[in-house]
Amino acid sequence: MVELYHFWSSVCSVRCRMALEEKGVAWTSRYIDLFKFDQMKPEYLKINPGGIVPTLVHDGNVICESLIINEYIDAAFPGPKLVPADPVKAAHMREFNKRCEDSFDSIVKLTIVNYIVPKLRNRHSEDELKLWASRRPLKYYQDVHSRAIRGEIGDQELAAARADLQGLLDEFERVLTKSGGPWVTGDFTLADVAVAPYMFRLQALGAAAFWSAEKRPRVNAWYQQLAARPAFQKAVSWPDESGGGYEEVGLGAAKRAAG
Ligand SMILES: N[C@@H](CCC(=O)N[C@@H](CS)C(=O)NCC(=O)O)C(=O)O
Repeated sequence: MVELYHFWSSVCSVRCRMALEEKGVAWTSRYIDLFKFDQMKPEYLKINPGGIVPTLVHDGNVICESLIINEYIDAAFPGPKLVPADPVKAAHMREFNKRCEDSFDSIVKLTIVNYIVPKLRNRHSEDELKLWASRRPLKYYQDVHSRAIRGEIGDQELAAARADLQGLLDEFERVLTKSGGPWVTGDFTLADVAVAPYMFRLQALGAAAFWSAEKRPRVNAWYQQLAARPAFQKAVSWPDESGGGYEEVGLGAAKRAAG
């Protein structure tokens, strides 16, 4: 049995839903609502002590970390190979995965300020938010949530996050030029899966102009092909099970673009 503990909009959850769909793996949803703080329930902390999603459980074996989960999914199940057989291409795939991981903090900051904290404020009091921020098992999330709630992640830091992500997109354009496309290493791999949810999130945040045809034509062509993949469409269409979606806080370009 394959179970995925996940949340509808979490970029790391989208990654794993996408890999499962690309491989054609039948899986059971275990929904963790981050806006209800399900990720900090004792039963979930037993399988993911960091209190983060996603977590994959396959026949009782627990696997954490989205990029590692995806390598596991590729190795453990039949279906199209998402890690190249060629060791050079596999190394390039992992280099790009690492580059995506290096920019995770920038995605988190833009997301927390523009989407997560505004949505949390619709559901909880300020005191509750502070309490739950301090209860997060990982110091990284304690800090980033506490700072966001106090309004300490300001314009300068958000501009730095956007600049960092534009740096990632420059690297993306460079590797697509080098591989000749259409995907990061030529054929579709876990590197494309790694970056796909960032792009979807940036689109939801209104930053799709970062990869306009004029600015980054190869990334632009990549995104158009990505948007046509059924696995991507399915992965990003998981409903917000407690309602509101991105639209609740005035976002949602991504959802509209996905149809
Ligand atoms: N490196 C981890 C990061 C996982 C992560 O941080 N997930 C976020 C959602 S994308 C989360 O669960 N956040 C919990 C919180 O904000 O309390 C991975 O790739 O799986």
